Amino acid sequence: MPKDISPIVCAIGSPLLCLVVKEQTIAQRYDVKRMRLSVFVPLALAVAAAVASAQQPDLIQNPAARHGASLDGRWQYLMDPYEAGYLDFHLNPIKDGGLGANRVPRDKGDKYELAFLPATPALEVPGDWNTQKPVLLWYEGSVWYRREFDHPTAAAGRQFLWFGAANYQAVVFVNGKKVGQHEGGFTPFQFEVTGMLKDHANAVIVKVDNQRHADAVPPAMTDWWNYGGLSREVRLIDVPETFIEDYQVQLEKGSMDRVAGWVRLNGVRKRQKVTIRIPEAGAAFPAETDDNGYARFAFPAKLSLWSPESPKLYDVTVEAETDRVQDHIGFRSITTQGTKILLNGKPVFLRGVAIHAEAPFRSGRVFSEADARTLLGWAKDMGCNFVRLAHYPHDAAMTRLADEMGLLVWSEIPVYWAVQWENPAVYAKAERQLSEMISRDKNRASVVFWSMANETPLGDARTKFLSSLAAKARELDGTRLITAATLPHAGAPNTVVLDDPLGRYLDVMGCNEYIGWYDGPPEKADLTSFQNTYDKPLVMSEFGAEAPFGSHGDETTAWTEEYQANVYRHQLGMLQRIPFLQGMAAWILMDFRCPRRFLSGVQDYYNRKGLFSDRGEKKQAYYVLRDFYESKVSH
Ligand code: GCB
Repeated sequence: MPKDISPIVCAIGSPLLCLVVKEQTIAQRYDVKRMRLSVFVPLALAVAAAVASAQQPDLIQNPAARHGASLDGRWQYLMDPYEAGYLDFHLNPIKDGGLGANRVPRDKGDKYELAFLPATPALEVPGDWNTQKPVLLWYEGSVWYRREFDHPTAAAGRQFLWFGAANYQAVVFVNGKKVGQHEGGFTPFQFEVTGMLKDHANAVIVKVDNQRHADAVPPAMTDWWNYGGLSREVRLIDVPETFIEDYQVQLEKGSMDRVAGWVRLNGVRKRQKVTIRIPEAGAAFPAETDDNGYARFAFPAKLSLWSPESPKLYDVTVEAETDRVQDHIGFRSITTQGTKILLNGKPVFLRGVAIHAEAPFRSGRVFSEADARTLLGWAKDMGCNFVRLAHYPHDAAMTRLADEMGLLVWSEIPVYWAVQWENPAVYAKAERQLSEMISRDKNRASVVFWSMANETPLGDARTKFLSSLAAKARELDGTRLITAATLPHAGAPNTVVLDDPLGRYLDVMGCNEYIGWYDGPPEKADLTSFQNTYDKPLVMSEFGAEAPFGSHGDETTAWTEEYQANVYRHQLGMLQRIPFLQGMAAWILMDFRCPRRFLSGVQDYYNRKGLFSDRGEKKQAYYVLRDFYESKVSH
């Protein structure tokens, strides 16, 4: 790192990070803590690792392909801003679980208050609560959900209650008993409920709490709406006594004709014969699970490789003696060579756009295939072969559809801005979310990047935290590339240097820069060049400017479509001159709700950097980027 004073090129409007920070200032700031850190961090991470390994996700792979019942639909709900359904008046947990106990008044004299009476109103699940009732738009706190379902006890085998996601903390009760809790708003979780169900009128009660906390992942300050609730689908899954819990079926790292992976059984009959079949490719590979129910496999197969131009998916079945699951899987290889990214052995340039899980037209969190189809369709029409799913794992419909439609995906966890790097419990939360993200999407050909973090401030504790996450990601899935969206910093005049120490641990450098918006006028881009300390590819993971649709002026007037389009023109000129640039993700496909974007009549609590408005209107910058991507394809 150059030792001269080097201002950080600032990318965001956060008071925490948007100060023009001198490198020395950062070093000083962290030096103060270094003594304390050097003793604390190794210990902290060791503790965190121990906690995390005990919490390896044992999620059921491919829940959509399992027997069971959807629990989507109308759930009764009660807002509980004081947590009075959970804590007594001295803040002690209510012994029987409070509202979770599912009590009903016994007789007309019963004065018990913690109950869902028939008149209790309902919310749709899946769905954030904010956009369903005006009173909930800005609400941050607990909401209790309840629904009933029947389940024939005749069903043999085991039952799991599975949630696609609940933002942010969920406590789950079944028939009055607490079955577990989960923290993290964007990844799936499940609880076994075998033996707890009745034929009729089973009650599931879930307390979902979306309060923001400094020690959460993401932390309290983000740049998106804190949509709360049972935001993704809920299912009851029926599986046999011993079932195929999880599997990975992908090409062996670096190979284009060898399938490799593993299967894990859960249940008493751990030792079984299993077969992995890809009928269309004439492949059927037998394996045997060990005493832990685990089998690895690797076999040759002649396959048409998956790519954005030809998103070929194969039916794949994993068969054990007691269970069978079918999936739809694409096979492709993704590697790097020096500063190149190779898809199926050939250099690929990523023509991308970032996407928030903000629903087009109706606002709210994306949860359906229809939402996903609209957003990904817009990206595809713009000439993209790549999407950055910011800033947290999106609904499974997005990655499934990206597989089908042929879009490469960057998937990330909400380790965003100022996380508590020194707190082992926070590390454990981040690692847990990373594991759940990888667990869910490890068979999606579209997913080529696991991203560890976004715009985090430099410092030893942060680099240790993030490099530990990178190591964990490699351990869980060695087949994909590891990246992170880092902050650039200015070196010599007009030079941006990519020298984040985290770069050592990444396969591909991500970088967010806002030249022309937070950082100087659009023309600054014409003079700026980039230096890379690492012999690694760069993906410009963000750039952009803000303009509400329909706001017009000349190209020097901020907050107009003309200004935004002008930023894009200068940016694209600059980006083309970066020799090690292998892709970009413009910020962002569509305007999204955001409580920290106040400007009245302009932002109105929306971040307006979208190429589309939230109503699907195309801004001028859309056409600039589309033309650029078209020209990239034709050359
Ligand atoms: C960033 C952040 C992103 C913000 C964006 C902006 O650098 O990564 O989450 O929304 O800038 O619009 O400022």
